[in-house]
Amino acid sequence: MYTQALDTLGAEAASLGEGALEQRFLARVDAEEKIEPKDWMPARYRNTLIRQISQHAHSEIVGMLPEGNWITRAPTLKRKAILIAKVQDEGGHGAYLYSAAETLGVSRDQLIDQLLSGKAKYSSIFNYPTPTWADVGAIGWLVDGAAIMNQIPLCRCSYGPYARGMVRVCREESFHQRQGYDLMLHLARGTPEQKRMAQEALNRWWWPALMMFGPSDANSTHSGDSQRWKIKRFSNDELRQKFVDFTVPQAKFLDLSVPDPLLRWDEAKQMHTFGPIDWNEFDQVLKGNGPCNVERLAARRHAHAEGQWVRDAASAYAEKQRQRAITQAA
Ligand code: BYC
Repeated sequence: MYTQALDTLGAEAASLGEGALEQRFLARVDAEEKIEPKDWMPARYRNTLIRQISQHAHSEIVGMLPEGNWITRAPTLKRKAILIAKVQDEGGHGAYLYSAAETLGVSRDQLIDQLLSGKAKYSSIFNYPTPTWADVGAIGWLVDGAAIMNQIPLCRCSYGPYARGMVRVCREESFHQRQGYDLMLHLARGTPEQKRMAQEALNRWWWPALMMFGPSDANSTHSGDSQRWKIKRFSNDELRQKFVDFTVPQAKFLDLSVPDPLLRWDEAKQMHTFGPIDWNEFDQVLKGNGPCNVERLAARRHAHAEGQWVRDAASAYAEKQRQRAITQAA
């Protein structure tokens, strides 16, 4: 747990009513001031942040699994080293995000229990399989590409610890996206078989990547409050559109086809229009019925159980140090 500042009002805050405190909070948000852990904040703002930051943390941790599947089978030493570094980075992102959530008064154990009991959500995208090596490239290019599009604005989020965590995460995600695109480029310029693998991976990941941005604006329950509080700077549909406009030219450069027969460039609007997203598939994945939901949670539960001895050893060591300090002070 850490904090960067104390509420600027100090003891005076106690004398203000809820209404006045909320007005002052909104004025600070409007003035682009960062809200820090010890500042007064409305309960709904706190709960929204705990929900989003913890879902984000879980996504990073569960997100290690689809690519981790290929570490032992990466085709060259260089690719293996890159993949290990990337998957390790995702674990680090999860750790920063759990720390940011803890500054809001929730414990990491509570959050991990919510994930392992199946109560907490994590990004839909990580419930899809990685049957070929090209899926590793498609994840870096598309999934990390979508994550950057979503997370760059989060660097300006009104909550200080989340915003600061995102700055480092985005730097690392940008390397992740580049390595994925580089891998796709090698496959797309390789043998016909390699090019076919790249195309099939694009076919598998394109629509799930678009779903990462969340439901359409009309069905987004939290966007109104989150945009008012400057947690989210853009709506789900705005970010999805930016991602399509950014990524379609990259697919062209790879000489791969985006699997959407309705995709076209709208000259008047200066943007792409694209076909309908299968929201039924999205809902099913969120309900736990995606291709890999059961497998992903089972893997996390297994890893947690296997790590019990490490947590026990760390606690025993901390207790030993505490006792030693007491004895020395006596
Ligand atoms: N998947 O009102 P809405 C990575 C839920 S990992 C599952 O629009 P909000 C990486 C939503 O939670 C990066 N659930 O919500 C790691 C809400 O449910 P609840 C992951 C989704 O929060 C390893 C309900 O639908 N990025 O980069 O305003 C390897 C209504 O939605 C999804 C983040 O976590 C979804 N896709 O907006 C490689 C970014 N979408 O809570 C890469 C941080 C929506 O009411 N999060 N839901 O039960 C956000 O920016 C926002 O939370 C979202 C959703 C844009 C995702």
